[in-house]
Amino acid sequence: MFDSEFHISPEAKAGLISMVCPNLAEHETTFKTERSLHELDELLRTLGIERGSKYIQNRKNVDAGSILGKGKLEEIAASAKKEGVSLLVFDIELTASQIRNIKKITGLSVVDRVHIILEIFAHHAQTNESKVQIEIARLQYVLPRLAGFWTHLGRQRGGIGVKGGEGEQQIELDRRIIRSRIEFLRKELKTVEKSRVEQRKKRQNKAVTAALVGYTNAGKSSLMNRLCRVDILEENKLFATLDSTFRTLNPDTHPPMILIDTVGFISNLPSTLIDGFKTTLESAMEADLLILVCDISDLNFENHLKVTYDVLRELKIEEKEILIVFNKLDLLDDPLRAKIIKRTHPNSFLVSSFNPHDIDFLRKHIINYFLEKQDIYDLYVPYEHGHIHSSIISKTNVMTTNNHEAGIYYKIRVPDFIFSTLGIKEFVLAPDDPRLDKLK
Ligand SMILES: Nc1nc2c(ncn2[C@@H]2O[C@H](COP(=O)(O)OP(=O)(O)OP(=O)(O)O)[C@@H](O)[C@H]2O)c(=O)[nH]1
Ligand SMILES: [Mg+2]
Repeated sequence: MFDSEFHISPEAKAGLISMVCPNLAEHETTFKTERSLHELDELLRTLGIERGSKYIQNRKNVDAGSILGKGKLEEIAASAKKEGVSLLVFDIELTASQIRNIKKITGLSVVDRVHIILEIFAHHAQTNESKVQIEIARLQYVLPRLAGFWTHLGRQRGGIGVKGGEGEQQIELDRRIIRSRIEFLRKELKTVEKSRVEQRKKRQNKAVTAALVGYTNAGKSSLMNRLCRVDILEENKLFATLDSTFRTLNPDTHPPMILIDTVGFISNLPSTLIDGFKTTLESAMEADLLILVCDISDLNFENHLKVTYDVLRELKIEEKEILIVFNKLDLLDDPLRAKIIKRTHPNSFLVSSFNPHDIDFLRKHIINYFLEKQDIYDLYVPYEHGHIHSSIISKTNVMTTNNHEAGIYYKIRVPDFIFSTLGIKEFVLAPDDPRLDKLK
């Protein structure tokens, strides 16, 4: 119903609007405002939308009715129209009445940052699940803003003659339709979730997992591709990945080690989207290790780190073990910065996804991280127990073997949950067993 209203025409040329205002945390300084506006520009680039000028106003307070004052908006509209701008994109979340007022003052289409992010998500969704999640998020976004969208509808349909009461009725009707659509979609999502839970159960106790998390465009998919030697979409676009992808890091270890690629984060990620993507991020919530990827070449990398930690906190997973990987080292032209980062984050890795040595080193580190968590056992298994030998070889990580007259000595690594299923307890050598010499 709202598709034609909500979707932004790719032919639109956008003017970007923001403000510096001490009352808005994200816009309290020129630096913060410009940083965020630059990101909005990147979001629009991802959507393939042509950008016109950027307008920033310094204000002590936000105008409750129209964010910026009427005069300033008229001035912006006049200059925007001159350069062929048809869409004003605000880097500040707008309410229904603000959208309506600004549209009225400027005579241009008006959207905000959240709307743009939702639009990108809608474009990039591939699986049924993410499509449903995004539709829910979009409807939740639209619901309180119907009045803002409605003026647009009204105008398009020659709405100058539409009476106020008629408009209210239309909005109420739309509201009801949207609410029941959300309810329907939520039910649909539950069915998909069920199969996801079943899949997760199947994986449980059969694999160990590490999830790649971090700001959008940090290089998570690029790292995943190279660490697992596979091919996942990596693009210089924000939110290229929306669905979690699972890949085996190393098929030769037991249990298999799996990497999970996840949706990227961004400053001011709309809460409807965090909610919507909780199921997608659940795989990260249950991972044994988080690999936090951060683009070191981005001047705002510290803010990206902060946003990532904020989202992890929101997901209640900030307590998990975290390995920080600073990526895109090849783009860092200041070696001093690398040194400083290494000092401030001593246990982190500085890598370039494009450098095979870095990838090899990181891959070994992750594999060792998991192996070192496993318990070590020394065993002696007589030859007649053929199936035990094959279990040991196929389900544990054999570190040393020593063939003897009547059997084999093994030093193995295996996690608890697998050890208990193998029936090999009786073959474990006690710590004071003199035969341990055979494994030295
Ligand atoms: N120069 C350089 N570019 C990199 C490196 N790693 C990734 N990139 C590029 O950065 C862009 C984003 O990479 P992705 O792997 O798609 O990033 P992502 O973190 O998965 O992004 P989302 O899926 O949007 O969250 C792509 O154009 C990559 O080619 C690197 O180490 N060096
Ligand atoms: Mg990705």
